[in-house]
Amino acid sequence: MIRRDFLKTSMLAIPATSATIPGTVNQSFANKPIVISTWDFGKAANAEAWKILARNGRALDAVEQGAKVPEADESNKTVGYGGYPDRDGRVTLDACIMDENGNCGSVMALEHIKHPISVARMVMEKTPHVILVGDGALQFALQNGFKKENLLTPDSEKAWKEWLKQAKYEPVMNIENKTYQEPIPGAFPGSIDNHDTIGILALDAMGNLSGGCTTSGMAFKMHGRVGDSPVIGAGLFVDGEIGAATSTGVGEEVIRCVGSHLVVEYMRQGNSPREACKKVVERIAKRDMEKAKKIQIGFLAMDKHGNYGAYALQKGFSYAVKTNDKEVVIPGEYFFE
Ligand code: SD4
Repeated sequence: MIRRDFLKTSMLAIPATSATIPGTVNQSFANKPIVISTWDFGKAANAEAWKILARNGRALDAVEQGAKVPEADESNKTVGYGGYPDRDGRVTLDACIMDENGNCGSVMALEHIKHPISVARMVMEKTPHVILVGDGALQFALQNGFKKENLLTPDSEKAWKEWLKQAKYEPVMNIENKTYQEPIPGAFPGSIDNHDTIGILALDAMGNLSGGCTTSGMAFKMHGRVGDSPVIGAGLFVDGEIGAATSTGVGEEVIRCVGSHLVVEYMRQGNSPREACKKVVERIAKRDMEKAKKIQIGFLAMDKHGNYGAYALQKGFSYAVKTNDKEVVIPGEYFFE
């Protein structure tokens, strides 16, 4: 069954210190500054970003600092340090960053560096290029003072070895009220929810927008596989005149429609952030309904005024919002019942 304009009533499990909004905020005007991030764990990223936004700092700095929180969090198996490796046991990271003027930087399949978002920013600011990949990205990072580290934690190595017993690549869908640390019933051994990228969008006190996106990609992917997250226009897009969008979920399907760029273009046509996200999700579903039923994809968007919204294929997507007067995690609306 297809849900349209579904208003969700259940609450997400979040710490008692935060307020939770029952239902979904479709269109809300927020005073600047504001920062929003994908998933429940976006809350911690927002808190870090807020330290910069609250003192009238730049959105660009805010998204970088915010994204570094899950990157450094060993318990997060889908971003940065502690992220699940590829099928060869190598942790390869993807990240990108973009500001309101179209400046952007990206790293793909970067190994051994804990903070790919910061390398992406350096690509943007210190090179004539937009993207560096693999060994070249690593070389650039090391030349610029980043430390070479082992990112494969014992936990993730154990999960990978467990996965090797069946070695079946199978993206697992998010399930409602599950955190990224909980196992999914019925999933292959060693698997947990394996697609929880962080996308973070901020509007600063000066009215400037920026976004960042960082991930370890799909767990146990082929070596060299790159998803949507570091692809400008797919996993992230920012246009200071209009707004910004980011995505999470099975990257291949987001790349096929250049999803985040498409969300921003729908906003340009006058759609709200929520409507724009919904239109892209519907396009993905329409292209291949059977495939879409089996995967998760979520979009999160904010316009240049600080209105925000989100939409996903499936139940289970959430996003975190921080403004001057609120800090909430909001369940995303979704397409499939
Ligand atoms: C990817 N989109 O590599 C990323 C994975 C992810 O939430 O989002 N997940 O395809």
